[in-house]
Amino acid sequence: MGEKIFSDFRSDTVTKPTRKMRLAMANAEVGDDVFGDDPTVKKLEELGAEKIGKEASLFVPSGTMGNSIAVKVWTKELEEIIVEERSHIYNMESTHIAFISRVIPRPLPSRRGAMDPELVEKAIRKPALHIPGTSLICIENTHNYWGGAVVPIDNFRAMREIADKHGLKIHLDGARIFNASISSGVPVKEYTKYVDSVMFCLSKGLSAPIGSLLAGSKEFIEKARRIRKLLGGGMRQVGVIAAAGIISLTEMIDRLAEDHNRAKRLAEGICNLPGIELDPKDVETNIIFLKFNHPRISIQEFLNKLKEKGILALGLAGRIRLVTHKDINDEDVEKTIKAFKEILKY
Ligand code: TLP
Repeated sequence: MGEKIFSDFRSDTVTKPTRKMRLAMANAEVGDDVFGDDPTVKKLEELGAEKIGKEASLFVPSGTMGNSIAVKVWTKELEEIIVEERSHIYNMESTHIAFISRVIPRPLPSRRGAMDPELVEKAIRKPALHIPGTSLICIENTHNYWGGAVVPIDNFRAMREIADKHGLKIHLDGARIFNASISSGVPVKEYTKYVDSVMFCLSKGLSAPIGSLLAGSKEFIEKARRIRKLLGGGMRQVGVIAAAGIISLTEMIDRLAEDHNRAKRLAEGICNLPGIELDPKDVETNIIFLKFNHPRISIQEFLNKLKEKGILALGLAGRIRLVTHKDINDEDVEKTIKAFKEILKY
């Protein structure tokens, strides 16, 4: 499986499948999933629905496709959807909101990912000659560009009340919902009971090589299956991949706490260095999103120097992101703290 050259903090998407996953993949029972014949996919979808607290789930190739399908199912063209202004669905998914669903996003500010219920309610519009009607609210938890922040459960409750009052649906981009649950101690089903659909990724901290699940009612998943086919996401003997996802859900959730502890340790080790703006209290899960503002070193120069020392981090939106995951151990963390000190303290 190759020698590790870099401590790779760019994303938790870089996690390699475990040995057990590879064996399960090699031995997976498969069939044509477009005909509904793949027993491993069925098992994953049932397990996923059970774990996330919804009637049914659908295996999709990516989180982006899961979110795209959800928006498409819940909206009609010319409508408007409420999104958080730094959300992934709004900023990083190649405009599928406009391109596939033909609706417009209404981005709202938030406190670390939690939109103000009053602002949300004020933003809701009834359709009229000049005006699109609002049909959907999207929440992201944990919130990637708020540095893996956990959106509080009270905020979910508040959003549900508003959605019910105005007849709207709620979709949760729960790419890292298990990180949120492990960090807050709030059961995943507690978050998802307030939303109509949820997408969660197996391919991030849960270490599967590919894939996400989209979950909701049976009726929602029937519609979602059709849109998945339309988008070219109907896969055939895909049990070879789903087999890894089953291990993600049965064995890889509890260990996320280790990633959170390492992110915290790393944040504490680097937060006081010149050029780094970061409060370790804000590191609630596995993502560090720090402001870098050094008088002599640009972000790119800093990233290059880290790379020379065998460390990969990501420059994103004028900040630096470091993500911990299964393939980052204590040694990687200590090595990185040392490298930050060496580069910044001269
Ligand atoms: N995020 C990726 C990149 O796109 C930045 C990452 O490395 O963090 N929702 C959230 C909150 C995400 O963070 C991501 C991926 C997605 C959706 C999309 O998932 P994929 O990459 O499977 O399409």
